[in-house]
Amino acid sequence: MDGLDALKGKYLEGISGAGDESALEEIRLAALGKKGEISLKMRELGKMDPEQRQATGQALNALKDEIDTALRAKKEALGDAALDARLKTEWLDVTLPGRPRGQGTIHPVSQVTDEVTAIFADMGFAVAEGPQIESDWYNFDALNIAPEHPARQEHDTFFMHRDAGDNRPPHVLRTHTSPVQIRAMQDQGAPIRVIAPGRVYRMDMDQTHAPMFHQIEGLAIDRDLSMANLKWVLEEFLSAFFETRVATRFRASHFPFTEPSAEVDIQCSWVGGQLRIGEGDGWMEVLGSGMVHPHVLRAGGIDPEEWQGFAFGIGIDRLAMLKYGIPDLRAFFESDLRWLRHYGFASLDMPTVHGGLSR
Ligand code: 2U9
Repeated sequence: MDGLDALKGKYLEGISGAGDESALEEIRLAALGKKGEISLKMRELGKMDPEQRQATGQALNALKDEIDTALRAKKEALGDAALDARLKTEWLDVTLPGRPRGQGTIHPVSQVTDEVTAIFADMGFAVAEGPQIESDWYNFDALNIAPEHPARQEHDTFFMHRDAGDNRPPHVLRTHTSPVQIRAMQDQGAPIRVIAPGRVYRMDMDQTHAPMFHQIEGLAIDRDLSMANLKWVLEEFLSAFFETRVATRFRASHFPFTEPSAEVDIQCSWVGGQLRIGEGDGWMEVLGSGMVHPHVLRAGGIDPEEWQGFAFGIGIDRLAMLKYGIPDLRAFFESDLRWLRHYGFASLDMPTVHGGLSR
């Protein structure tokens, strides 16, 4: 029995001093494993007389339970300490602000296209689209542009050259979005109200011209439309777009696809080198317009004896420069990130006539 007290002292001391779980396991094996010290003592019970066996057996079982309990308690304490140590190093400040994520902006051309589209949609105009590579017929003939017209010349138009020996007229990069409206007339007939926004191409390059730029053209055809309707629509549009009442001046002009034709100026002033739209006694040209030429109506499959209408064309890039004070057209297409961040618009601010066009 004295031997058991010594064993007990040895193992309980070992358990309390164990530094980790593997040290504990070693102690468990040494005491309670198959060949452990206490297990061996259990085996010796068989050789004892009954009285001694009972007393020693009880003492051994009590010792075994005591060591087992101490092992479990120490194992739990070691686990708690390990968790505490982990919690001290692995922590997370959930109150930190999120990391900023790079966000794109809406290009001024897209912004202005959306603004103009919203205004005309409000007046009942649908958006029409068409190909950027057009046949000679859709880009020129259908628009009453004669074969000898200067716009057709090599130096204004990008031609898609054909194979040697193919003598059909070459396709062109559309020089205006007007072919879209010819197609819309052919597809939908009259009455019709559409706008055609999109890219157009002309061989031109300086501070106010790029070889690719953007237009919005509009077309309205009905039985009794006149220049009066055209003037109202354009003044409503310009006032909504510039977010102030804008007076217009119509100057007689000439386009092959409209008769009569007018260039449209808006009222403006220059104060201290700054342009102010809708005030003062100056005028600035912003768009072209007129009543659709009978030849053009016929090309679209519409009878000019029964129907008439007006059309207009506006440069989107120019509108963006005027409204948002952007000085150089060439920067529009250079994809300079600093320029895009400076002049770009927030992607979730969709322009609407009732909710506001721009912020
Ligand atoms: C059809 C019939 C007529 C569209 C028109 C203009 C006048 C015009 C310029 C404005 C600035 C082009 O971007 S710009 O350089 N446009 O002056 N455009 S009338 O007339 C049409 C269009 C389609 C079927």
